[in-house]
Amino acid sequence: MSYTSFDNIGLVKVLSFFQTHDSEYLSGEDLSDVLKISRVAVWKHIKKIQSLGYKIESKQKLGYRLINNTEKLLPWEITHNLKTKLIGKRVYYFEEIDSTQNFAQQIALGKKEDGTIVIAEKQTAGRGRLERKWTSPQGGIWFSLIIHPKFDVSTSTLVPIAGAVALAKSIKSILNIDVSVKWPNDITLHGKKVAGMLVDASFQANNIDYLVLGIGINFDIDSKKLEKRLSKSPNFYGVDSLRKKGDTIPPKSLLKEFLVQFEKILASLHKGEKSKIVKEWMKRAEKLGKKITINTSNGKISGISKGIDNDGALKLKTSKGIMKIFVGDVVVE
Ligand code: BT5
Repeated sequence: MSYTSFDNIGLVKVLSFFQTHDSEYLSGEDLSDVLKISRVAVWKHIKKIQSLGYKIESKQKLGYRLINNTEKLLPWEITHNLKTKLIGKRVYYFEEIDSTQNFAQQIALGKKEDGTIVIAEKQTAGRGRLERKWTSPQGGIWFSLIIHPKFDVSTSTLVPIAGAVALAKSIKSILNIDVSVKWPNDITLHGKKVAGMLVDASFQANNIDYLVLGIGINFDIDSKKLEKRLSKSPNFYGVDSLRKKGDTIPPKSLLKEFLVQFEKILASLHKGEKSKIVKEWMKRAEKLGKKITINTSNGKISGISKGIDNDGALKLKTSKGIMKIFVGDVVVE
């Protein structure tokens, strides 16, 4: 099943009524009168709402009452009170999809889709960088964000860097966790991967048609199980999950905060504030000043990590001087 932020009007009407009448009993008749929809329609919407993970209790003679909200990242849950101008204002949600990145790319050229996000509860063929796979079980936040930026192609390499900074800040403000960033596009916790990103782009000469930023966040997944499954996969260095047992912060809080933070940092990129963003990234960078080895298409290169330049390229101090690396992975040692 899939849902969007621009249809399901009847369902959202009934749901909002429940949400604004917190834990009050509402009869089917009252709902039908107030919302001007038939009682059958009210009943159908309530059944649907329950199937989406909301807990609605029904009591004879009293009616229905909402007891618990859902954890699903449903479009109307994301757009409700979202404090952005453009980013995340339009949402597509899939219970299951091959890859949100593929769907986002199919719709990216649509005029309305600047700032749109595509979310999935599960992906069956989630993509990593460089043809790798991204495992996406239930409990994660798997989404793609479409943007039509006005800056030129040379700035686009900083988009995943900006995304990582926005995500690290959001994790701190919502979950109070200090994560690190790892070149090129990862977010880590105690050296293990908690989120990864990739960008798909379409360019025309020096203009950007669209960028699709794909982000996978291990919000509440079984990290031990995933580690077992991925231990032989390329570029594996451990998996961690952000929300710990007993923590009740819903995933939508983190996603919404990210959308706000990303809109801010995108505005900063449009103003040309590259070094400000790079500085924010460096503050959280893993292995800065330490010896690392990078796997590149031309083989392995070792040196002291000097962070990144204003294009997002990794700077390595080697015996031959500072080398800049645009594409590669830090080798696990
Ligand atoms: C990435 O690739 O880290 C980019 C991940 C982007 C995923 C998002 S989810 C929404 C959107 N839709 C998509 O189809 N993709 C994007 P890379 O740096 O290449 O890392 C891939 C490697 O990370 C794999 O080879 C595994 O070793 C490891 N891995 C796979 N799934 C993982 C997970 N859930 N958590 C931690 N590590 C994982």
